[in-house]
Amino acid sequence: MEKTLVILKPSCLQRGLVGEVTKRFEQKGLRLAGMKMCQLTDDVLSEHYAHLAERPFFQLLKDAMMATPVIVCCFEGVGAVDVVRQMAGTTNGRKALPGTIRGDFSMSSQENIVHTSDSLENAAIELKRFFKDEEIFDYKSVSNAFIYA
Ligand code: YYY
Ligand code: MG
Repeated sequence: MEKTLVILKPSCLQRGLVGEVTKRFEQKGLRLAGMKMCQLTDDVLSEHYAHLAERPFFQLLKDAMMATPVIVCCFEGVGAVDVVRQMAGTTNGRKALPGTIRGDFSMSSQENIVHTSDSLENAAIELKRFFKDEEIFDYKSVSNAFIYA
């Protein structure tokens, strides 16, 4: 089993898509292991988006992520990092395939509804960034026998 981070961005909250997006991950068979609303800060976003620090949109991106609170989620499943990333679709919502979250709900690179971790290694780092250990719950999913062969 892998655990991965999803952030429901301000665009997700403002567009009223929290239930819709969460529903997709639940219906896929991923187990919700953690979820909380929080207000992100410039400091934590500078760390989270450090790979984009030299890009011209860096401050705009951070401002957009601070526009409202966000909801941080931990989803767990076999191959969860790649499964969740595929369900999100490519960064630019105009290019993301229909059927993906961004493909169905976004027309923008910046206002693209969700953040998803891009590797197992980064998922572990990002989950530590946004959750305390006791905020991730390892309860048993009783439906696993009907999700995985
Ligand atoms: O992982 P993903 O979110 O698909 O893309 P990243 O390249 O990690 O960029 C993070 C974040 O930065 C993206 O979700 C929106 C913003 N961004 C942007 O506003 N404009 C771009 N051209 C590229 C990324
Ligand atoms: Mg990324």
